[in-house]
Amino acid sequence: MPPSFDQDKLFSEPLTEIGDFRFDAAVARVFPDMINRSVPGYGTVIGIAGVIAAHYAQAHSAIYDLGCSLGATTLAVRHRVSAPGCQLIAVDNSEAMLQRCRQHIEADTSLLPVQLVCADILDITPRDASVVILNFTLQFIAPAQRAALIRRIYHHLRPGGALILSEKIAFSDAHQQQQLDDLHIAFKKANGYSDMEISQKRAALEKVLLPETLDQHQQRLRDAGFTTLRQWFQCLNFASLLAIK
Ligand code: GEK
Repeated sequence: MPPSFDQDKLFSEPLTEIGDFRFDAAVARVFPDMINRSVPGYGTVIGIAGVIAAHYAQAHSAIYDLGCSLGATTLAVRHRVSAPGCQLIAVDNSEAMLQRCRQHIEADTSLLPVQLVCADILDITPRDASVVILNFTLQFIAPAQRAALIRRIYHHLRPGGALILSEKIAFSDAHQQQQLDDLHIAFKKANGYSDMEISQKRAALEKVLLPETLDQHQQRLRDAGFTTLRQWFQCLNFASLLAIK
């Protein structure tokens, strides 16, 4: 049986001090509820990431899910990939998240081998990869370190291999930024979060989750060497790209 999870009430009481957001045991316990109520289109992105990964997976290659959290993307990929001899490597630097991820993987019966690695994705070498997935993870990496990570992924991807990148995005136009921020807040309210929960979580994430514009992401991918870029999804201020080597 996969582990059960609680409803996200982490920011529902007034906090005297709001520390930086951390992926600790309390977050791990509510994570499926939290991400589904906070990221518009999350379920669709996970499902389609599995389809895209299966399309680009090459025989006897590695597939990396970087920032795997509880393994939602890992499992979507595991259920789709049919290329022979593939191995999935799911990486996260939160032991609390990975512990629950392990329980989800163990409760799953499909046969594709999955290796769970507790590490900083900045220290990972995605050797012999045909697919690398960064689903809502790059946004937590310090901006100055993002280019080197994308370059390393490009370097280790096999020719024809794919990078799947999903992110919260920013907008260079102030009016558009305000409009999409307001709509994101409306989405969270529609999912039952109070104004206080939304503003306290926003304060906790302020220095931790740093979105960039689609142009910045696309330029960085091109600079790393990717020539084929496709935007395959956007829902409000969240978007997904596919980059092919
Ligand atoms: C999903 N992809 O469900 N190294 C390793 N892991 C990291 C690092 C790092 N430097 N920084 C953050 N993380 C998942 C959702 S959540 C997105 C990804 C969100 C991990 C962090 O511990 C967390 O599990 C994950 O990246 C980000 O499809 O919460 O908005």
